Parts: sequence; C-alpha cells; structure tokens
Amino acid sequence: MIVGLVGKPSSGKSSTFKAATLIDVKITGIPFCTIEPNVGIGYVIIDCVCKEFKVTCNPRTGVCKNGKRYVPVKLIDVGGLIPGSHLGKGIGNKFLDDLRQASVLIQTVDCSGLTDSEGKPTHGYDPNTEIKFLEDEIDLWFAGVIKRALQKFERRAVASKADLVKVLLEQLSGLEISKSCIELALEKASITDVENFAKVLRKISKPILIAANKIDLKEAQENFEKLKGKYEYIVPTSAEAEIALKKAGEKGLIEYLPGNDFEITGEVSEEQRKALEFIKGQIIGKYGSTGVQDCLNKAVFNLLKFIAVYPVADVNKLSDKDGNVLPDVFLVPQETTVRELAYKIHTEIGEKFICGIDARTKQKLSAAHKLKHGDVVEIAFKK
Ligand SMILES: Nc1nc2c(ncn2[C@@H]2O[C@H](COP(=O)(O)OP(=O)(O)OP(=O)(O)O)[C@@H](O)[C@H]2O)c(=O)[nH]1
Ligand SMILES: [Mg+2]
Repeated sequence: MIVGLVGKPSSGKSSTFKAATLIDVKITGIPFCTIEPNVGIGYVIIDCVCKEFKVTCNPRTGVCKNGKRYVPVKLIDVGGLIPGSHLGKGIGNKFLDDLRQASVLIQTVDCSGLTDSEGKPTHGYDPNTEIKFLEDEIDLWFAGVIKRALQKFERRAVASKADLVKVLLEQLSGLEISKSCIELALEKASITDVENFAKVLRKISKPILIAANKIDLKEAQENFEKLKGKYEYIVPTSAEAEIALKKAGEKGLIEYLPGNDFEITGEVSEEQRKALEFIKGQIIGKYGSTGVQDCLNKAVFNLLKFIAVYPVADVNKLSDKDGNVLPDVFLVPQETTVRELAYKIHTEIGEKFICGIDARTKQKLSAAHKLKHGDVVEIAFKK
C-alpha cells in the first residue's frame, strides 16, 4: 500500500511527508525543492481489536498505544507539478513515473493562495485553479502511459472484451491497477477515446484526496470556506503545526496522539506556549485536528475503502507460532476473500489452503468468504 503526495511546487508536500513520517527532508519556500522522491513510512490509526479481546498485543510493525493501532503505510513525496509537467515542463515528467506504484494520491494545495501555479509568491491565487490543473496533469500522464501500452498491443488481435481486459491488465501492470478497476472503467468509458478512458480509470484506480494545506494562515481559512462544499474529499491541514506537535511530543512537552487534541505536560517557554496555544485555538479548535493524520486515514479507508484484518496462526491464543499476540494487521481491499488473504500471507499458504477460522465465532470460513474490517482470522493449510 503506497500513498503518493502530489501538488504544485511549495504547496507543502515535503512538509506533509515530514509531518507524517518524521523524516527530516528538505523543505524550503523555493519551488522545485524536491527533485528525487522521498520515501518513508507513515501510519494509519485504527481502533485495535486488542481492547475487545482484552489482550495485550505485540505488533511486529507499527505500535499499539491505548488501544489505538498504528498500521504502517508507505508514503512517497515527489517533485512539484506545474501545468505542462506531463510534457516535461518544470523538472520534467520522470518523477510522475515515481507515482506508478501509488494506490491513492493526496494532493497538497496551498490553500492560502499566496503562491502561484509554479509556487512563486503572489496574492489572491485561486486554489481551485491548482486543484483543476493538477488533476489534468495526472490524467494526461495516465493517458500517456495507456497510449504507450495500447500501441504495444495494437499489433495483437483483440477479439473480445475479456481479451481487452487481459491485455490492459498485462500492459498496465506497472501501474498497480486491479482487474476489477479495468472492468469497471471499460463499463463507464470506451477505450477509443483514450483521454477520457484514462480519466475514468485514474479516478477509479488512483483517487485523489485534497489536503487544503497551510490552514494556519488567515487567507487559507477564508479560502477553505469557499472550497469545502465543492469537493467530496477535502481535509484542511497544517503540515507545519503537525510537525511542531510531533516534535513537542517527542521532547515530552506535550501529550499528543496524532489526529487529536494535545495537553501540555512539560516545561514550556513563553514562546512555545504561545505557539501551542495558537495551534489549539486556530487549528484544533476550528477544524478538530491538524488534519495530516485524517488525510492518511481518509485516503486509505474512505477513498480506497480498504479494511484492516488480523491474520493469526492460532485463534485461541490470537497469536503467531512464536506466541506474539495480534502481530500483524493487513490493509486489504474491501471484498477480499479468505483465500486471497491466505495468498497475501504467503503463496504457499494460499496454495495449501484448507479453510479460514474466525477468532470471534471459532467457525470455519470458506475460501470465498468475504472479510470484514476488524476480522481476526486463522488460515488452516495442509502441512
Ligand atoms: N504556514 C504554513 N506554511 C507551510 C505549511 N506547510 C508547508 N509550508 C511552507 O511552504 C513552503 C514549501 O514547503 P515544502 O514542504 O518544501 O513544499 P513542497 O510542496 O514539497 O515543494 P517542492 O518540493 O518545491 O515541490 C515552506 O516554506 C514551508 O515551510 C503549513 O502547513 N503552513
Ligand atoms: Mg518538496
């Protein structure tokens, strides 16, 4: 599962990346600061089932704090996009290809309108323009990839729709697109209009969530009021505030669970207190949180509609074979079947699959049984 951060130069992609991963990447007000992509691990946070089962879990990856489980997701922060990027403008289109593996995109928007389409300082820039051109750039890049793929198979005879799906799946394998996404796109749009087909397929396979960033600025708050009803998935964010809170949390100055409010628990200077009070009053008080955590969670669970499941080796102990309780959480697409989960754990377990066992009911689950969010499952297989 990879989440891609996209946006125009100076919108705050690297700041959002740093806020989510705490990796100290280069951040400046100078456009095209990022050239080589940054890759790191962020977390989606879910209510862990350990509370319900009254056990203490031992996560192999991520952590569990007070029943909140931090499940790792890979984040990629790429260079800034400007109008014409797909044709090689700005720093070119190579880095667009860095997004091939992303399952969902978060567009950071400079909601303050204090930078233009190329990230240069200005006043009163309309963030709608940025949202629109960015989507167009991504769609045109997608269309380019699809066109190249189509050229390759034009020489082959495509007799039926099933053939077309097969060929598209094969040719677009580098784009992390599932068969069901291709089938759905073909139902909605004809392949003969490649640009329109690309738009439809991109929307289904790599949906975009908008992070209305720099919400700590007055201009951004004003613009956000005009934007919020217009887009289905839009979250106000302040990457800068999130970095400040995470840092203060690390130093023990505050008690902070990302995505929530915080409490001052340490010795803070007058300056620090003022900055923290500003974040509390102007951001958390108005929007509920700094928004960065919310973006990741919404991208994975609302846009992609993924679910979290817990594979275990023993439903009675809820553990793996070494006795670690609830060691893993897998993020999988909705409708994932028990057999598909088995294959995700290990190809061999998929091949030798007998049945699944539900930890709550201890009932057997068939290969085709569809998993639900929060399921804890053992896979029985031929040894
Ligand atoms: N006020 C405010 N400024 C921010 C916020 N996030 C980022 N910035 C500032 O915006 C500028 C650009 O931030 P970056 O994170 O480097 O932007 P980027 O999108 O990665 O830029 P490129 O790599 O050049 O494409 C820096 O001066 C940041 O300090 C925020 O939430 N609030
Ligand atoms: Mg950057």
